[in-house]
Amino acid sequence: LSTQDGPTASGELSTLGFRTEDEAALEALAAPSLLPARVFDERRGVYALSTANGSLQARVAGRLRHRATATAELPVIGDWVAVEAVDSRVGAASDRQGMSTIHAVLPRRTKLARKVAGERTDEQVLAANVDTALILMGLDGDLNLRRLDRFVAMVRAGAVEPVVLLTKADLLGLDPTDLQAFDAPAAAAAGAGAGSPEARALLRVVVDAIPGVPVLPLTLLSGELPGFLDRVLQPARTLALLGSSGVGKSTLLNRLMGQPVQSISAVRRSDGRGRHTTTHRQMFRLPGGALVIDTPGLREIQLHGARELPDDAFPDVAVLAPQCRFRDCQHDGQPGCAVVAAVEAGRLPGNRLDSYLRLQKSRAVKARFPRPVPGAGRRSGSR
Ligand SMILES: Nc1nc2c(ncn2[C@@H]2O[C@H](COP(=O)(O)OP(=O)(O)OP(=O)(O)O)[C@@H](O)[C@H]2O)c(=O)[nH]1
Ligand SMILES: [Mg+2]
Ligand SMILES: [Zn+2]
Repeated sequence: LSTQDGPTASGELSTLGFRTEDEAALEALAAPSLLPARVFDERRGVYALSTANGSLQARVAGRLRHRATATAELPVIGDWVAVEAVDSRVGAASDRQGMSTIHAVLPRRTKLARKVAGERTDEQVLAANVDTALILMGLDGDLNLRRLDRFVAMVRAGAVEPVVLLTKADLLGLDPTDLQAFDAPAAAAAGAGAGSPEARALLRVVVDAIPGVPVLPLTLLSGELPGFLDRVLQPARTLALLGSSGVGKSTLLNRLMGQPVQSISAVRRSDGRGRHTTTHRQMFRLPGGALVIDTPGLREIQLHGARELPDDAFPDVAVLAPQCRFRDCQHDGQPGCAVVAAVEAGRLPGNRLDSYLRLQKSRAVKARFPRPVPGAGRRSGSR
């Protein structure tokens, strides 16, 4: 490995997302032997890095590890780091079997981070230097406006631009022609487009819940991806895929890569939830030059059912309800029920209505048998 930063080398660095501020930060370290490298992967303390001259395997220097006062100071996927490179081609002749050493993490331009509750509240950085977060929610039953709002807040807090992708639009009976009409955030915001009135109303509710955020319904299994995606998937831009397990993050990544690089698996039929197929974060370089981070489903950001408002958790049911014959329709066999009609017409997944009814029943039980007043005879273990 040459430490010389020729024109090709720095050109290569910028395709990895290296910016002038990163260069300035590296120079400020005043350590000319250290090379800039980007973190693509990490497994049990071994980092896969990309440099101007190719890839390296590295560990964090003991000094950096011991000085870190929080795990947030250690490298994460997407970070730019300063590395003392060992040429892996030298092999056994070099010390520590070609393992390079990370000496510093350059300041993060942006980050995706969440608070982790522990003995003290700490921050877990999921990814660094991300330009756009694609927040995926499935229209098969994963859609929850409060959780969506939390995702958007988390993304914006790290100075990352949010874009919402509503996957599995095929399950709402939206076909590719319907979807084309939403292929611009402005059109979606205006509620334009074909599709059933219910589907339009649902999209409208989502758009209104997160003002200013582009919302794109799409089907990942067939047809074209929305052209809007090309705008955020520019060369050298970094994107991260966020969302619960089973929403289609890895399916989208495989489509963008043009080949299966990540495994995917079907959601459980019993409850429509994913199986946590992807288990660790990893960055990929698309043929078109954008950098995309696939992540495991974020179950921790999910809310507990009991705290959810039914309209937030079931916007798809809520938009249908005004069309029911009775204003107090329970969608549980009452005549003239628009929700049941939508299920029968294939415009609302049946398991969606089932989980709605389950939530309603558990609420009814709680309303009849309220919890004791906090503090009065509280037992340990109750939440
Ligand atoms: N009908 C339909 N199914 C989809 C769509 N997108 C993804 N799926 C299916 O959803 C299932 C889960 O997809 P994955 O890509 O593994 O989901 P993931 O978000 O990566 O899940 P984790 O890795 O567990 O976080 C697979 O069976 C996909 O085929 C879609 O647009 N429509
Ligand atoms: Mg996955
Ligand atoms: Zn009804």
